[in-house]
Amino acid sequence: MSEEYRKLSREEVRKQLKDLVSWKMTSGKLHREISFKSFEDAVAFLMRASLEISKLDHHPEWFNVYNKIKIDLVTHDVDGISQYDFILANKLDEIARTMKAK
Ligand code: H2B
Repeated sequence: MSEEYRKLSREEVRKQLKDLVSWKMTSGKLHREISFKSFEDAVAFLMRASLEISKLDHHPEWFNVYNKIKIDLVTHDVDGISQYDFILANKLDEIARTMKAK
């Protein structure tokens, strides 16, 4: 198992969350909500994100209603937050920025 797959301590998670202003810890998961201009833009985000998710082989829990998406990140294999969750959170932020999230 690679170093990225280690379960991070609360302190390690807290430190990294400082640089990730759109995310917070909710029920042991990294959580972000994103609004788009339309349902189509929200689905375009999901499609674009799916390419990065497949490359990373690390999968979000996400929920879509109309133009809004709620995302939870957790590493099921370690039953906690790993570096992969932060890598994916940064990728999703990058995609949201380029896709006119409101
Ligand atoms: N995604 C998430 N979020 N947590 C995991 O533990 C996980 C995953 N495990 N995607 C991966 C797939 C694993 O099942 C495969 C075999 O790499």
